[in-house]
Amino acid sequence: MEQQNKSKNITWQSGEVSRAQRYRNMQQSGATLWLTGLSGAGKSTLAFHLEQRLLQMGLKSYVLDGDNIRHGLSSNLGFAPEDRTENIRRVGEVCRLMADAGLIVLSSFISPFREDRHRVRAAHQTAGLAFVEIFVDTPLALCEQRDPKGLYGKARRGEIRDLTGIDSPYEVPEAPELTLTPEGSPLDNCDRVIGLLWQHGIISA
Ligand code: ADX
Repeated sequence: MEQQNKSKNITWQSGEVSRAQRYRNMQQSGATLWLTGLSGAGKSTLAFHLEQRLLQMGLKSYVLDGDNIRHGLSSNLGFAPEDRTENIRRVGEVCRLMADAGLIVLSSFISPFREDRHRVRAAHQTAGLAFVEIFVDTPLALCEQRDPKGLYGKARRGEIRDLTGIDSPYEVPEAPELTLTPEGSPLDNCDRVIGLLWQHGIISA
């Protein structure tokens, strides 16, 4: 889907409240934590664990989850490459808005294409917003063994097409801020992400 800006004669309207004021009011800084990896890698589980952990720490966060977003915002999109690109564009924009509002956004999408992920990162950087990419690096064989939604089985039987890792590509991140492997327990992985947030100054004492 070609990205053309169809809106014309539009002018950016600046509000009266600065980001710094919003963040002070929220008593935290906004940021986007971008989880990427295959279906069944454990992204959603990790995102929901993290949301719980951050809540316990008195921080405000929100999970944007691939399956859930496809029930609404992206319900008109499928899994062809151009639809995934548009999905990630939309989600990236939502992340940017939520981070600007002062939330710690936990974004959980396969996001298989490097260029799409890069575009979201660049948009955050341009806007001066914190962005960290976390590669949930679970091998395809393990995802397929878990097959929590039965999708790999369906793809192997030829009942569905364009499943990432089977007949649709996944481009491994080149320089994620953190890579998590299945050797780490969910608790360990949660701790490592929280450590990363401290390290990047996204959370502080
Ligand atoms: S993305 O590629 O556009 O980032 P997204 O994370 O939104 O994908 O959605 C992935 C979820 O949709 C998977 O976790 C899976 O449950 C479901 N799904 C259904 N069909 C497919 C498919 N062909 N490829 C990948 N995921 C699929």
